[in-house]
Amino acid sequence: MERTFIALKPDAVQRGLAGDIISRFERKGFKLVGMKLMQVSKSLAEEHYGEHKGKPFFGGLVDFITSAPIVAMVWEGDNVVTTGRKMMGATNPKDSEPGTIRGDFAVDMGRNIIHGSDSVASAQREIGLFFNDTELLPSWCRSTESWIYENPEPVKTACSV
Ligand code: D4T
Repeated sequence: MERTFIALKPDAVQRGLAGDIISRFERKGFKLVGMKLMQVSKSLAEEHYGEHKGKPFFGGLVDFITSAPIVAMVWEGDNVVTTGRKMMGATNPKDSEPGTIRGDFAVDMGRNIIHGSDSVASAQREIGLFFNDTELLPSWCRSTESWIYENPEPVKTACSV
């Protein structure tokens, strides 16, 4: 099943929005397979945002993401990378539609509260940067699986409790 890396940035944690945002992913039907509150180091921030190195906003972005704790998460589900990005809304909250996470909770590009992988390849890279294997669950049994998927994967419906 597809996985994506989602980070609630320091502004989301500071503003007490973590629960609301996590709840949106839960209510959608996606499955949480890893989560931790963490302080991002400068080297991890620079690696994560490596594609932006040299751009005018790079320094501010690294300072911001390392300024206070984030909530790092891995979510699993059918098409979760693309759907997760739609749920987040456009990068610049000025362009984010109401109803999206950024559209509802953010106003400024440099304080856009959430990060989500933009492709399956990026998700794999980012999950590897932020989590080690022992911090991620393989495929835990969720009793609601058949109420979310018409044809759930067999392993996930094999709940023995
Ligand atoms: P992230 O990576 O935070 O999920 O954002 P996006 O994937 O939606 O967008 P991005 O990589 O283009 O930008 C990363 C991060 O940098 C901030 N940013 C971006 C900024 O402060 N000024 C800018 O001009 C741009 C393009 C916002 C998100």
